[in-house]
Amino acid sequence: MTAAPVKIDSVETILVDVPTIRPHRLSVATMNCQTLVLVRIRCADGIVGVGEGTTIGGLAYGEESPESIKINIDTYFAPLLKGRDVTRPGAAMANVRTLFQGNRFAKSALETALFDAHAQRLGVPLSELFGGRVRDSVEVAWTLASGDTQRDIDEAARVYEAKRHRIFKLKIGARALADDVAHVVAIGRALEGRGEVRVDVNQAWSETEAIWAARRFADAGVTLIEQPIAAHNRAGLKRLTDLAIVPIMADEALHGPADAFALASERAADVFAVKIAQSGGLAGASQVAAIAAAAHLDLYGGTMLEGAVGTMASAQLFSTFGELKWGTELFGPLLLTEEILTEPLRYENFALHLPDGPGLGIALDWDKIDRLRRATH
Ligand code: MUC
Ligand code: MG
Repeated sequence: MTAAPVKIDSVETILVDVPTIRPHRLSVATMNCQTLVLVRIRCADGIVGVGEGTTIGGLAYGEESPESIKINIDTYFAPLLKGRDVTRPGAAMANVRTLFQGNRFAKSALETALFDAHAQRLGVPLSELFGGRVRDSVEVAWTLASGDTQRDIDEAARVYEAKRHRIFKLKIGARALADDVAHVVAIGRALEGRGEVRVDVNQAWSETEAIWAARRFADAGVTLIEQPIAAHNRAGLKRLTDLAIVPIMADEALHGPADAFALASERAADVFAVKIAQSGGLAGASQVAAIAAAAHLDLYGGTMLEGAVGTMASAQLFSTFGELKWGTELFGPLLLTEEILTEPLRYENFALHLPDGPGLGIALDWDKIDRLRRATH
């Protein structure tokens, strides 16, 4: 029996500017604030679905900015979806994908809100829409990106002692190459026997720089190098992977299932950083994971430093992956100074624990969000 149709009453976008707990330095931007892009879909039966389409550093990281995501949803996506049957999220998203090019982050935010509403209506956690959970919690890495070696070491020691994180991803690529290597080696030495060290270069290096650094990282015990070279240089990524000095992870090179297929066919990476926003939504991210599994590639659950909504949407999906060898980096809410949930996400024992409630299983503090939201006209 199919469910009776329920109309979408409204699709609203909200920008929320939240300061970070410290400057977060990437090779492409230094963040002092994160702009959360929230989507709220109200359904005729009273159910409210939420989604998030947050990116990093305005336009510095991807082709969509918080402002473009908002205006494109408001101008194009919302009028199309208003009045549509919300009990068929797959059909609604197929329509959206046929009519609108690109805009992966906007599509991801909308699809999350539609799936959240759908799962709430069915009375099940969102993870059930993707086959159900394989695990009830996901390991969460922490990113060290203060820009200062000693500060990073102190921060790592603090979160390790608190049993919050034992995997550390170091953001590098902004300094001179030799300084970056010295920074990574110093942190690796300080954390020896306690934390695992990985690096994310965010495309900053040439291929020869990457080879030079990888050799030194191998000696220093670094376990993974993420996107060392330009996203479009797939042949170069494959050559680095073939050298097998340190495992290579594709991040910016991976914009959904088509890239996943190309990278997997060429075996141009050892690990995929799966991100719901970069994949154009939860369904696309689940296809990326399926391609990785079929090609015997490892998976890592990535983030665009989303707040609680995008983080929990990602966790719901990642909990269904058969294999999640490299864990996740779903720490976004911990980098922010403001809590937007009535009850914070549960980070304990080095992991994020999934709630059992229907949909995303979280409750937003709308009064707080209303106070924090950016005034837009
Ligand atoms: C990225 O490139 O992986 C993830 C953690 C972090 O600090 O930045 C993001 C984006
Ligand atoms: Mg990355």
